[in-house]
Amino acid sequence: MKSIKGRMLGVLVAAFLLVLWPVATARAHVVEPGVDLRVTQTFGAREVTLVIAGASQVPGALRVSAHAPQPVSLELELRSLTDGSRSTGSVSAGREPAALRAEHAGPHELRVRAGAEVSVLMFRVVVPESAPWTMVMDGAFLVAGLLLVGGVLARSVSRLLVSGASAAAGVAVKVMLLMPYLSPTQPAGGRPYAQGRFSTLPARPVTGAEFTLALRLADGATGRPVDDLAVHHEAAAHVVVTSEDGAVFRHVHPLRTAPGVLAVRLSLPRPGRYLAYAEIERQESGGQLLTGAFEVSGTARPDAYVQQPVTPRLTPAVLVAGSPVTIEVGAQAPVQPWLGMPGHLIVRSRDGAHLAHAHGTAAGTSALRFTLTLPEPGRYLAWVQYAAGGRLMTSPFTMEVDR
Ligand SMILES: [Cu+2]
Repeated sequence: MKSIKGRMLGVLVAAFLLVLWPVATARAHVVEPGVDLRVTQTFGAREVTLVIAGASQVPGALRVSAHAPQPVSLELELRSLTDGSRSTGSVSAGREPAALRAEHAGPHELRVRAGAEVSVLMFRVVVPESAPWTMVMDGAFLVAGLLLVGGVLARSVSRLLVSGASAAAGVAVKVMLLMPYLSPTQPAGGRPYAQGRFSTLPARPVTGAEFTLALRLADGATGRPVDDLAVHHEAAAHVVVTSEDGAVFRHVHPLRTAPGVLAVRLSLPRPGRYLAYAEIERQESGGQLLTGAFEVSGTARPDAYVQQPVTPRLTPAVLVAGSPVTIEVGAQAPVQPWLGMPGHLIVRSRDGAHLAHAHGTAAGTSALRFTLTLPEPGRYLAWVQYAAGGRLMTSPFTMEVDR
């Protein structure tokens, strides 16, 4: 009797662990009904935000729409990493969404092609009704109920039935209690820092010619490619590139071109040394800033990237290192959300050692307010970015911290 009970429990525990296995290995972003996944990427010089809306059932439609200031059309290919089933479609910015078909819940990749550039987004399709642990819970309650009813009807409540019913009820209760912790999005304690290495292709870019800026990410503990970036502020990585003197500024969102590899096409107008910064966040971990530098050769050309200088109102007017300053900037038109926020402020120390990224609040309809603390005396280069009239505005200014 004891060994039957033991075996039964063993089978139940094994079934429980098997069902949990895919959850334990979840590593992608999540697409579920009511929670759209918004991912901004830079294709060439175009910022494109993809919105992936979850399916309410599988098989079912996964709707993908694109938003961009300029016209852009994208070829899409959705692939299930469970069984390789595919669905293709295309979408243009501002048009009706592409209806791709998800055959299963679980991990998927979405290949996005714009001209010659391809990015691969990884995510997990979650359909609440089919969550495996819900089925385990329901199934276990059902087994418990049947065994108890069967035992009562037979008027011979054998020890086997009782132990079977209690084991099944035990599984059901455990799953029920653990359910809040079984979500693939649930934090489970940080991951090692990623080591990042910036490189360019060609190795020495020339002014006015497109080149690729790549960032390779390696796990600080294992050295393996880091392929578990969380989308934060609507992008997997935010990359800021500035010329050493601060005259040239780019804020772009690289494409995931291979596991652990992010890449973006850039064209820079002036020769000299450039500083690159990437803000990333590994899933279930905090954010981190990676830095690098590269050289551009050639002769100076006009910059196609438009900046509108601005004079902010600073409070207090005289800045003190280590004390907060409030920066208010007038906008040229009513401010629209961009990357999930009304406005972004990027601040770099003159030597490039310090880079800060602050988020603003709207002060009325056409002003933005930021508060941040500058660490040391010296000159700081700053750029405010916001969307207005369907365009992205970039407004540079400088700040002096006297003491
Ligand atoms: Cu960004």
